[in-house]
Amino acid sequence: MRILARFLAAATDVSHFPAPSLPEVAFLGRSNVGKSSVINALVGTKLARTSSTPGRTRSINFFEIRWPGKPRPELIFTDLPGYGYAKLSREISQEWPKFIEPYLNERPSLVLCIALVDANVPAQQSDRLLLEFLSASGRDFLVIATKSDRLSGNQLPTALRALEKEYPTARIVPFSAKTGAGQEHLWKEIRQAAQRVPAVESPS
Ligand SMILES: Nc1nc2c(ncn2[C@@H]2O[C@H](COP(=O)(O)OP(=O)(O)OP(=O)(O)O)[C@@H](O)[C@H]2O)c(=O)[nH]1
Ligand SMILES: [Mg+2]
Repeated sequence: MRILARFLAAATDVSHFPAPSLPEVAFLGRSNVGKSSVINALVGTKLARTSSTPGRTRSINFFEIRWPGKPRPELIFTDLPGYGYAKLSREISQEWPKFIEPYLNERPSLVLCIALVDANVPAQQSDRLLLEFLSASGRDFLVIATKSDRLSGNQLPTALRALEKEYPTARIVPFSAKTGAGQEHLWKEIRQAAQRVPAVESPS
């Protein structure tokens, strides 16, 4: 199935956010964890810019998602700047209160937050803080354990068990942007979230 996706807007300030309308799904996580790659894997094109250098995505990028055969887009994906990378952390932490936190706290159309963690590394303090933030926000969220292709044999189940222990209340989905593992599971979660009507007035 070919999904039709298009770049809508880049925001580094609340005033740049497009008017909320469609249900939105946000991708969050540390710099370089693979947020933009997950979006590209889901839509099957190089929609979001990826890089091996942390800090590639510096704005909240909004993408419209349309299913084939449907006349209008039905969903928006938002690719967020990463956090927690030492060199960037000061810069990014200055950005959080400016536009990222207001986005996560106040965006009425945000129906699901997808928090990416690297399946290959133990839980980091910055990951814990994000998960705590999301729990406290009351937003529906799930955890993606990404880059699962780098783990072999029983390494992946072991890593997943460690994450379950770390985040006992979270739904955890193993994923690889490289092999496509976990894509169906993730799409199912996203479709379910998209059924939720955003808390915004529909345009008259
Ligand atoms: N092996 C493997 N590499 C991956 C996977 N996902 C992403 N990568 C690599 O990880 C690096 C970072 O990917 P991005 O998608 O740019 O990460 P990001 O989280 O958007 O990074 P920032 O925008 O800098 O915060 C790139 O070199 C990707 O090729 C994966 O599932 N498996
Ligand atoms: Mg990125």
